[in-house]
Order: sequence, then structure tokens, then C-alpha cells
Amino acid sequence: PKTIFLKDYQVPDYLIHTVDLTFDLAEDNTLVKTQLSLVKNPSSSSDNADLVLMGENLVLHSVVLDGQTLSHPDYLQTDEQLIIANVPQQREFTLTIENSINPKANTALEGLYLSNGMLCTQCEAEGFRKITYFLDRPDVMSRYTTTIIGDKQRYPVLLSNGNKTGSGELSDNKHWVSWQDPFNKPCYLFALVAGQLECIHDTYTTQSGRVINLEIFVEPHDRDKCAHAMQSLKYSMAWDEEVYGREYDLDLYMIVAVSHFNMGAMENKGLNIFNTKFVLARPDTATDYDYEHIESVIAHEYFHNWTGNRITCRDWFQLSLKEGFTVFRDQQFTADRTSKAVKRIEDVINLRTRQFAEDAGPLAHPVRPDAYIEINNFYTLTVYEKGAEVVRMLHTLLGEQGFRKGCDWYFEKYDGQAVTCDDFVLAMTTTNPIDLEQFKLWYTQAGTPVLTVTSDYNATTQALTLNIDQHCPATPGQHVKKPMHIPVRFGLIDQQGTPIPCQVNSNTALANELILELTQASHTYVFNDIKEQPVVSLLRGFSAPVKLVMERSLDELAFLLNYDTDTFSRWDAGQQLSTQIILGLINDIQNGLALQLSPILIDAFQNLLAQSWQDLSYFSLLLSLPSETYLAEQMPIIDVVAIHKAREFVTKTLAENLQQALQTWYLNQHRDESGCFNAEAIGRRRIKNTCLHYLTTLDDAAIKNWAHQQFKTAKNMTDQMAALSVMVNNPHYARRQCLMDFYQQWQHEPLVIDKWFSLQASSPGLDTYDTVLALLKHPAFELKTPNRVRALIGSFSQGNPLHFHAANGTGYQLLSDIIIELNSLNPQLASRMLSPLTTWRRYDDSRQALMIAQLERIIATEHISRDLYEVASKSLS
Ligand code: B3K
Ligand code: ZN
Repeated sequence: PKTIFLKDYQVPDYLIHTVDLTFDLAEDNTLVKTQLSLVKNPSSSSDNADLVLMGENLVLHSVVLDGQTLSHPDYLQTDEQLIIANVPQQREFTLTIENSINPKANTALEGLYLSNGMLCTQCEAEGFRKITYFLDRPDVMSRYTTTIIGDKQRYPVLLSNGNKTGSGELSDNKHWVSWQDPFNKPCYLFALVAGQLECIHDTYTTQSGRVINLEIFVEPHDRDKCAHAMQSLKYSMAWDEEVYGREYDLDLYMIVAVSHFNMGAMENKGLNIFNTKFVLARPDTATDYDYEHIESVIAHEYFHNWTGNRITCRDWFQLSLKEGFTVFRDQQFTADRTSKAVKRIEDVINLRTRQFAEDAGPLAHPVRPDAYIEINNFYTLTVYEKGAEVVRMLHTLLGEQGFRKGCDWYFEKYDGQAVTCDDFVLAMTTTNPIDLEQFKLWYTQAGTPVLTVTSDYNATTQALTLNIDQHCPATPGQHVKKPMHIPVRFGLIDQQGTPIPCQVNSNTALANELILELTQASHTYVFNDIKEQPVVSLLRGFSAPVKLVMERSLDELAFLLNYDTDTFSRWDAGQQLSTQIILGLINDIQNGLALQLSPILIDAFQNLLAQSWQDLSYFSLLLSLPSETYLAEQMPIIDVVAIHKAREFVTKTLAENLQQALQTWYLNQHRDESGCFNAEAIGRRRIKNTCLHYLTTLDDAAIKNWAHQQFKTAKNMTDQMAALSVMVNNPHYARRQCLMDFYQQWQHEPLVIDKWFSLQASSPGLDTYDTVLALLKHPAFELKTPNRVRALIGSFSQGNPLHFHAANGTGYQLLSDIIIELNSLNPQLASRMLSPLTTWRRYDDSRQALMIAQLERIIATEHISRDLYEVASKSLS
């Protein structure tokens, strides 16, 4: 397979002004007629270049250039290209291509494919070439018209981008619909949908008074699960007007929900295509977590209309230009709509457990990668989540207003263009008095910087000296790193928890909080006039995606958990406290010592439980222990068994010591609520179920009954799932029965059945491996449905370290068997599923050997896809 390099980027030799597509639909043989008007790119430096169009899995019928049918020596066809020599250099010319494709055979779900009888497309990143021959690259932007012809019964609804411009009847029980998209776009934003779909309709009036039609298309039985998605869309539209001054630009915004989808959703111009998971919700079928994710994914795709569609990426190396920025925007949106504290913490949990692992492993790459084999492998946590952190740091450095000025300039200057990450930074420096040259290293240097901090208080001089060193570990292909530009939000508090005003130097104002801008390998700050020994609160709000190494006593951490005025740092102090304690216990387990839980943690939790709380979701987070995956990241050699035991021990010991308080919280917050999604109701459910989680680790008959009762009487999915989950994860008399009842109750709701698969696959119970084997044979399991594969195999391999990493290697073997099958069915999914095996270096020798053996087996797969090959080979090298 060939590696593509950023340094080889060249402008396209030809541009395509207009694209006129006609589809004659049939499941196994769709005819595509493409008429292109092309012109030599004035910026291209090559004389008389061949016109090289990309195409894959296409059956070519004819090529016509300016009315002249071409035949073989005039063009050359390879597996992936159609090469036409001698095209006009001085004037516009027309190329008409006819080809056919087979959507039914397309299990890779890229290009045009079939999902439950409906036809739909996925073109990002390079799927358009599976529909027709084209200059499939984002810097070729064109005006599209699309005509779709299809059977009236099978495909009553025919959709594409833009506005509907005509429709009519044809013979043979067929009909047609035409669409026109008035905006230039790259082909990855093209979309087509055809099927028996119901439409939920609403409108939104923009700030300038334009009325936009909003339409959500779903399969008929899902009609009653669209209200939340529609509401989310309207909130998103209003928010983007208010916060970024961005209004929607077409008269119609459509969303289609499909059950077979490789990712979450896709921002096609005017016609988003979504995984059903991120559209459908009813109080009894979706959890609070689902509701929040739907709102944020709807927002994310909507926000792409400006950050991605109107202004797109020059090449796929710049992917974070649209993804990092859009994730940052959807994070801001959710923070505004829900709880700022909770949103930030949840994003940081995700970043620190998953992106940090990526950054520390064999697949580490910069936010702007410089090489790839298969671009689909680069829709990563680094490009998305770390990319969003980079934009967040710009926001921190420039402030709200400075950042907005930069964005306004960016939208104004680059509208309708395909640009780069450098252009985005240029927008910020043009509009603000700041130098961001060093900051740009965040786009090019991979790896997570480590800040090592020491502080020293001198009571005589009343000065606090703070030392911060930065260091970024080597990553594949990058051995030596330069110091980065890192904003560190910082504050001091006194022994009562009151902020102590301080200043970076005598020329700056006193403030309760400062932003220290690190630019060198080492910095020393001296804060004067500090009357008593202060407590340092550092990296507030997680102001940079870095690791912080700072020696703190358990008492100091417990103090910060009680008193830090920054909601993030307060929570993080609690996490560090429990992490230190659990890591100590892991050590004891490894040394065969008896376990004892530090009273500091019990007291700290007791303290939290004794307070009254406004934001119950935040309170729940303060009471939650770091996950096994996060703990694993903190160990030099991951010991999954000891991690599990130690964490279970802490959970149970806390429950034993705090049973009374936990029960009170559970009982006080337990209501029978359905359909209530305000922050208070969500918070009540969250804290109640957090308490239930602790309590059910106790061998207490009454509590087991509470769980069972909650399961039976729940009127919403959050409560039902929480109850089922504690029954599945702990020994419980009604476990089997409730699992059966749940299946019976929900067998016609695929998204709920996904939860049923996922829950069983992530259970620490002793029989989990056998259960997973049995579930693979369950009639409802289907390798061709990504959601189902992720629910069963993804949950087992990524959400169940204890059983996936079983010492005998059966977990590894199971995963590899599936991946090898997926390789030919759906390469993108296969390669994503591989990620838990790529971290083999983190385990003991015997597990390493077992994991390597499976990776080698995978690499030897006949006809291995580019996707899988790239990830497997890089992880072994
Ligand atoms: N842009 C799409 C992702 C496309 C994935 C291609 N393999 C979804 C999103 O980030 O909004
Ligand atoms: Zn996106």
C-alpha cells in the first residue's frame, strides 16, 4: 500500500465547475450518469497534464468528451483511476460518464449502499469515487444538480443536497425528483437518500427572518422518536447565531436516520445522514446520556455547515481544521445548554483515558498528520478531541472577544474556499496582538507534554516559588520535541479555601486567577506578599491537554476536593486522591498484602455526602472513582486483574462505611419520572443511580430488592438500564430473569437491544466470555450492522479489560476472529475494532506475546484492506 504525504500536496490540475448527476436506482445495479464541466486549473504548473479521475468498484459504460465518444486508447482505465489524455487546455470542456454500481454488495458502507431496504450514501472521506469517476479531493469544489429516478413503491422519498427543483412520473411505475445545491461544495459532502421514509416537519425562523424548513426522515415505526432531535436542531441553529453570528444558508435542512452507519453522523450539505443512535429517542427507550449525545451530535453536524462546508479543508491532512473546531463548538454548545462543569469533566475524562493512550502508543500522530495510508484511519481522538483542545487553548489565550474576532475574519475571508490549519491560525494572529508561531507546534508535534511542577513557600520572605518544566516524550518518527506554548490557568487558595490574589510580576494586576504562558522548557515564577502557606491550584479547567506531575499529599488533595473554587480542579483533586489510593492498593495486591482503605478517602466522601448540592450531576462525578481504563493508563505495566480487584475493594469498602448516607440519597432522590429531561431530573437520576451502584456491591437483601423493583417499575430507560446494569455486574437473584424480560420487552427496538448486548459484554461476572460466545450466535447478532458489532465486540474488547485481557488469550483470539471476518465486509469497522490490540506494549510479557501473535495472524489475512494493514503494521513496528 502507498503512503500519502502532506509535503507532496499539489493543487489539482483541473477544476470542475458543475456536476450534473442522474441516478437510475436499483438495489443491485444503479446506473449513474455524470456530466461534468471542467477547466484547466490556472494555478496548476503542469502543461497538458492528463485528466486523472478516481474511481473504485465501478462498471464503466461510456466516456464522452465534448460530445465525442471516447474509446480505448483515448482513455486508460486502472483499478482506481480513469486517465484521459489530450483534454482541452484553453477552454471549458464537458465530460459525460456512464457507469453502474451495486449498492447491495456494498457492505463497507462507503459510497452508495443499502440499509434496511433504503439506499443512502457516505462520501467522506473518499466515498464519492465509489459512485462515479471524479476528482475526489476536497479542494475541488463544484455546483451540483442531481436527478434521482426510482421505483415509486420502493423509493417514494428521493433526496439529495440543496433545494428540490422538480419531480414527475415515469413509465414502469417509476418517478423522478431533481435537486439543486446553490453552494459550491467538495464531493465528500454529496448525499443521496431513497426509501420508504416518514417525514417529521418543523420550521425555524432565523435572526434575519428567513423561515427554514426542517425535516427529519425516519423509518415509519420510528416516527415517535424524533421530537428531541428536532428540538436539538432548533437549539443549535439559535446558538450558532447567538454565539458565532452564523445563520443557516439554505431554505431546507434535512436529517435522515439510517440503521447501518460506520460513524455517528455526516454533515452532507443540507442533507445530514445520521446513525439512528444519534436521532431516535423516547423517554422509555433512550437514557439521559443518549439524550445528551443526540443533542451534541445534531449540533456538531449542524455547526459543520460553517466550519467544514462553507469553509472546507484543502486536503485531508487538514481534517482537524473542521473537526477540531467543530468539536470545540459542540462542546461550548453543550456546556451552555447543560452544566459547564460536568461537560468539561466528561470531555477531559474521554481525552485523558483515550486520546492520551493514543498519543502514547504506536499510532500517535500530530493533530495535523503528515502521512497516511488510509485516511479513514485518521478520524481519531487526536484529530477530533485533541484538535478541539488546541482550539480551546487559542480561545483561552485570546479571550472570548479576541477569539470571536478571529472567527469572524476567518468566515469572511475564506468563505467558499478549501483552506488549511495555518489559515485558521492566521485568522487569529491577523485580528489579535499575539504571536502564534510556537503555538503551531500543537498541530505538528505528536505526544502529550508532561509538566513537572514543584513549589516552595518561604514564610520569612512571604514568597511562593513555582517551578514548571515541560517535556514531551518521543513518538513514532518524532524523537526530539521542542517546548510548546502552553496556557496554564492557575490560582492560590488559603487554608480556609479563600482565593489569594496574586500577580505574575509587579507590572500586572492582582487577580484570583492567572494564565501562565509556558514557552520554555523550564519556568520559575515567584509570587510575593503571600501571607501564609498557600495551596496551589493548577491547570484549572484543564487549560491544556497535558499531564501534570506534582507531588501532593493525600491530605492536600482532600483539601482541594473540598475547597478548590474551580469546579474542574476540585473534581480532579478527588480523582488524584482516589487514583493514588487505588494505585497503592494495586501494589499491595501485587505483593500479597492485606488491603486497607485509607480513612482519608472515606472521610472525603462522607464530607461530600453530608453537603447539599445544586448540581447533582456534578456531585455524582465527585463521587465517581476513576475508571479501570484510566487507572491502567497510570501504570507502567498494566495489571488488569489487580486494577479490577483494587477498584472493587474501594467501591465496596466505601459502600460499607457510607451505607447510611448513600441509602438516604438514593431514597430521597428516587422518583417515578418519565419524560422529564430538565437538569434537576437528570441530576436526581444520576446521583440516585450512582448511590445504587455503590450499594449493590453489598450483600444486602433489601438493596438487591431495590434494584429489582427499580428495574420493574422504571418509566424511563436511564433508571431501567441502571438497575439492570447493577444486577448484571453483581451477583443478583433476578439477573437471568430480568435479562430475559428486557429482551422480550425491547426486541423490536434495535437501539435498546444494542444496550442489552453491550451490558452483558462488559460485565465483570465470571461467565462473561461464554456469554459473549453465545451472543455471537444469537439470532439478533449481525456482523453487517456496525452498531451491533460495536455493542457486543466493542464493549467486550474496549469496555471489559478484565475479560478481554484474560491470561489465556481467549479474548484476543475472539476479537481477531471477528476482525478477520470484518476485513472483507467492512474494512473501516475492522480497523477501528483493532485498537485494543495495538496497545500490547503496555502489558506483561505473556500477554504481549499473545497479542502479537494475533496481530501477526491479522496481518497475514488474505486480501487485507489498506485500513487494517495500516493499523496492524504500525502497531507492530
Ligand atoms: N465528518 C464525519 C465523519 C466522516 C467519517 C469518514 N470515515 C462526521 C463528523 O465528524 O461530523
Ligand atoms: Zn465532524
